[in-house]
Amino acid sequence: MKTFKTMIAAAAAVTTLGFGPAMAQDGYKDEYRVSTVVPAPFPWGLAAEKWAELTKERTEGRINLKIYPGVQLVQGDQTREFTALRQGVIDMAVGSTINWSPQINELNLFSLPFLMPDYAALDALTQGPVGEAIFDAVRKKGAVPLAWAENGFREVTNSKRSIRTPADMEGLKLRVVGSPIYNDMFTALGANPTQMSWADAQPALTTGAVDGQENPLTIYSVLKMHELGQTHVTLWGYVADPLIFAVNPAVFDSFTPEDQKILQQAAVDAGVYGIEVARKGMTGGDQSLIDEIKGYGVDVVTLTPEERQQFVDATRGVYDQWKQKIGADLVDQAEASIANR
Ligand code: X2X
Repeated sequence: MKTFKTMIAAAAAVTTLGFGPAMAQDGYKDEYRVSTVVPAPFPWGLAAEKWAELTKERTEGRINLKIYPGVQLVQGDQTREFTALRQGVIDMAVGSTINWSPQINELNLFSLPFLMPDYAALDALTQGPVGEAIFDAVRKKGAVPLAWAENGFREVTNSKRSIRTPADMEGLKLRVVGSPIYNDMFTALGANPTQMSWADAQPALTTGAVDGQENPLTIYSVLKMHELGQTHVTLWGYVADPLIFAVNPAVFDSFTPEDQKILQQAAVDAGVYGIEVARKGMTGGDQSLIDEIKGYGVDVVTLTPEERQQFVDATRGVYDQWKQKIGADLVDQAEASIANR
């Protein structure tokens, strides 16, 4: 029988030779853990999968990304994802600006109500000096940001009635995401917001524990939310959440400069693809996703400019208050970028 000591020695030898399960021969890990909230076929999951595919192909298998959806590496608590990334509990992530905003205050910018009137405004932020400033903030907080993708403009849905003005929201119990700005906005609108993780949101919608929620239409359609009783949709586009591809700094530093470049370019390319699928059927001449949802018999409300203005007015106080919290200079810069788009 082998002694305990020889078994340890044998195991150590295997590891040193590079045949152990944790390390590949070149000192890279066999697998890098990438966190997301939702998997494919949501655009978010598709973007992450594309990143993995392009990285593997272009590094000839040196870097293998494995996607862990459902934020399972942080027990489903998406507001802890950034901390886990910074600490190296997870290696990489494709994360929402909403979910990381408890740690990176500047990311609340994208949650300012009615800041971005259209996709061009969103692009003017992520692709301009504001995007650079945001990436600096991410770096300062301890992760290496590589590129942008998109969850999308968030539309409000519910099981009770059409929402055309803030008065229609009175008393509706709405599930909101984990940044306090969402509580502030929906309270200002007269609704009854309740903050919960995405993992908890799905059963809450199914059982009717909440009346409604807000998320991009791609999330609505992949999940078939009309079958969960969410038969009223209002296209108000009040906020949008871009996604950020990011890497733990020690992991990033462990790669050769050549592989760092490949990983970043793969993220940029996966981001372009992810943004394309996130907007499919909702932009320009192609309204097919909206038509598909209407085809299920769902009441889809498009606001008149006057109706929309009522929401803008009702949330203006929240905007002003959060502008100060986020940093008035950054918000001024964002407003200017949007005005000049
Ligand atoms: O929890 C949500 O609503 C989701 C899936 O959109 C985010 O992670 C921000």
